[in-house]
Amino acid sequence: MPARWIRWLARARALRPRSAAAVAESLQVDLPPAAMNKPVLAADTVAIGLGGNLGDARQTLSWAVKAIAQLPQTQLQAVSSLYGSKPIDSSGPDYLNAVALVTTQLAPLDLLHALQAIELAAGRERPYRNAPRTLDLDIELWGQLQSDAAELTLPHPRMLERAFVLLPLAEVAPQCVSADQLQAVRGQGIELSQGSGWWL
Ligand code: A4P
Ligand code: MG
Repeated sequence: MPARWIRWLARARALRPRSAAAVAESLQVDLPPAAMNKPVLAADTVAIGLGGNLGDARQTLSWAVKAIAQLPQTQLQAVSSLYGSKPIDSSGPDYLNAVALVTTQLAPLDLLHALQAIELAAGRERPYRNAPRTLDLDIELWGQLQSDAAELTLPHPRMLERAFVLLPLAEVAPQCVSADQLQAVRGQGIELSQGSGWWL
């Protein structure tokens, strides 16, 4: 193999992202336990935020959970409690919010488009940004994926600002939400509306 190929291969290997554990092993250092057990979602696991404040929102969200559970190559893993929340950067009646955790073999844009079809079937209209809505389905987290694409930004760019995302997310994926993050959204008007099983 030509020397420049060998140099290129060595450089590519050095640049390859490695886990904290692999880096620690190669450097022969101990990492603090928190760095070794970085709180993450598995690569095929997706947290979906559900919200709505028009019509019978509880019934719509319950229908939406069942529709998500029936998506191809997708398995419903957990559903949080249902929360009532004051509109944030929005208007109209109080919202109902929840988070569902699924595993899926769908590609990210395929799941996004499937969720948008469910929103549409629930009568979602988009007269303007943050308008009151019958149903909003946002992808909050997808494993450890990060994306700056306008069509699908991951993690959801506003999730950390919102108690109506963080509280239900902490129920179904507690490793993804820190006490500091919960503390930062304390005081937003949110209350438990119904416990687990509300959607059945
Ligand atoms: N998009 C980009 N990234 C994502 C993602 N991770 N998940 C794109 C879903 N969609 C994503 O979304 C606008 C565009 O964002 C889409 O074309 C999609 O490709 P949209 O659902 O049409 O519009 P939206 O809902 O007005 O925007 P968005 O970004 O979902 O709004 P937010 O920031 O989520 O705010 N207050 C309470 N109490 N409860 C709520 O549920 N929701 C909002 C919506 C505001 N205030 C609220 C609540
Ligand atoms: Mg949305």
